[in-house]
Amino acid sequence: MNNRESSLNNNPNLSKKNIQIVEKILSKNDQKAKELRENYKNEGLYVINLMSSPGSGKTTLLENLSQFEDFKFCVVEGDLQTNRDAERLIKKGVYAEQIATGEACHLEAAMVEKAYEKLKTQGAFSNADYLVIENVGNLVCPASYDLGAALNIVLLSVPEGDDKVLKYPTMFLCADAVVISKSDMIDYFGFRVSQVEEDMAKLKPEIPIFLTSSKDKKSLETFKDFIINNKKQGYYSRHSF
Ligand SMILES: Nc1nc2c(ncn2[C@@H]2O[C@H](COP(=O)(O)OP(=O)(O)OP(=O)(O)O)[C@@H](O)[C@H]2O)c(=O)[nH]1
Ligand SMILES: [Mg+2]
Repeated sequence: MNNRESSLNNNPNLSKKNIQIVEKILSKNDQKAKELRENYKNEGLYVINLMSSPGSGKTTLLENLSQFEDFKFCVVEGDLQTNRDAERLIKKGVYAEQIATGEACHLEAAMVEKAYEKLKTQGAFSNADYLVIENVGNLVCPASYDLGAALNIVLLSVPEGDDKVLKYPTMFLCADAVVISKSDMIDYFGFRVSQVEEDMAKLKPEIPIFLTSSKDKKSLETFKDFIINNKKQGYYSRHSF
């Protein structure tokens, strides 16, 4: 029994029937994610799953990253409703496909597959080496769904507070990198970067932590170079969802 199965089985709020259904959905997703990972590899596409709470700055980060000539990417956007985020990126000249999940609080591999196929039909990958999946803003559910990404990146924005890592450990356990976004707000919020570093050291010590701000191009460049280097080195996340 893996960690996920044992946490389901030990949950007093779930009956045996609930557990069987949840396990079945998850394993179907795992299978699809595995297929996607192979497709991405065959396509030579390096895929990043960007996760965080709503409003922590995912789309703004992508808008800002679109200015770098050596980082050409397409985007799959996940939100409950509207095309707003995809439209923001299209305005920046980035191919973006929106998924409106309706009531679902996370993206699943089968949803991503459809958006990926649409981008492919549009020829979006002819000039892009990266695909970024902006997951639905939520610090809990996306952590349970493998999307076949090479890099899982978790954003934590300064206004959310520096205490989140150990309060939402499942999310931070998936991270191959943590980004503290809106770092220009550190002084206003009394945000302690050292608290995040200390908590990550307990949870997943090897994980790099970046500080980014839309007002600081150098911070964006450093983060962009991290992604490029991971692609060069053929890094693939070892996290098992
Ligand atoms: N001060 C500051 N504000 C920022 C920064 N990045 C984003 N914001 C602001 O934060 C708000 C939310 O940003 P978004 O990029 O839409 O956040 P998101 O994570 O994509 O939101 P959802 O898609 O709804 O989950 C906007 O008002 C941005 O202008 C930053 O680096 N510094
Ligand atoms: Mg967004």
